[in-house]
Amino acid sequence: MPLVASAHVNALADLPLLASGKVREMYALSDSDGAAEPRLLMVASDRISTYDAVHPTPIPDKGKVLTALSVFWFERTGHIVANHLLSATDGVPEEALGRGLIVRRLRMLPVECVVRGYITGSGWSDYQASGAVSGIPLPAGLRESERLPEPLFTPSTKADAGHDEAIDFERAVELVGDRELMELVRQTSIELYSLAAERTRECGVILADTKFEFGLDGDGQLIVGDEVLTPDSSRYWPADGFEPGHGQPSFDKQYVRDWASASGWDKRPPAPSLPPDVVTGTRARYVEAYERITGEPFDAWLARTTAAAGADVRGAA
Ligand code: Q0Z
Repeated sequence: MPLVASAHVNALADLPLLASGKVREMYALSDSDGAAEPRLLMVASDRISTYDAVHPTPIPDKGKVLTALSVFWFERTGHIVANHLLSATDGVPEEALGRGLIVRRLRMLPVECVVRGYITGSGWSDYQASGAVSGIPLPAGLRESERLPEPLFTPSTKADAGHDEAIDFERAVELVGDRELMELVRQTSIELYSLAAERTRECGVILADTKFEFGLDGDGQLIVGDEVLTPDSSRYWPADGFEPGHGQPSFDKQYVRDWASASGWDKRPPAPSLPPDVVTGTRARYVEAYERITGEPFDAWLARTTAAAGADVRGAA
């Protein structure tokens, strides 16, 4: 039996699978149907990973929540940078509705664009070892999880397997091969982070850090792609109880992490299956994140994107 039951994704298997991540798939769409340019279908599954391992138990609607959050942020950041989103409905196969997006196919830049507003994770490790992150010297005496004086751009390389490698800005310029473009990417990344962090703060959610992926379109214009400002590409913390000096709980995955730690799992693959109360509690946290950040019920997303659910919602009203 496969590790992950993925009937929805398999139903899309007549499309060429271009790339498969731990929790997402990307398909090529035919460009023989009058489309102006090459397009992709990106599909977010309900799979969840902790400690870099994917659990065999899905979190119902997780893929839809992440897709909905990406769309929310794409719609609110177009004044900062153009994005790859074409549609969450037109052209999305029925079985991927709500979790799939049609996007412009780009020439992706070979760097991951991380912005950190707080000192945590690998940034905290690097700071403790050297007093700097991504070659940027920081004030002495910062505590774990502390807010930084200003958001930092800390790029990394894209590793096919294993962990991304932190690099400094000069190395990112070398890899991209265009200093001016890389300066635009840095400025854009920081503006995107700052806009999102200010909004989530008002919702009681701290956006500790996030990762963007950019590409160029056929005209060489900079476009933000991939997923943006989702819980899988970002660290979201509850503002309630925030306290520097130690690691913070994850807004979305903390039930899974706490349960996994208490279970005695050694955090090496394979990840254990999850008990029903952890699944239910975690789904509720994803939905809560969506509703707090967007200010609308998650059902509103389902109604806009999934015809049957929309009919259900209207029928129940
Ligand atoms: C995204 C990734 C995923 C596995 C490449 N608009 C684009 N054009 C070309 N390539 C990409 C994009 Cl977003 C692109 N990834 C990340 C996504 C599954 C890997 F759904 N890699």
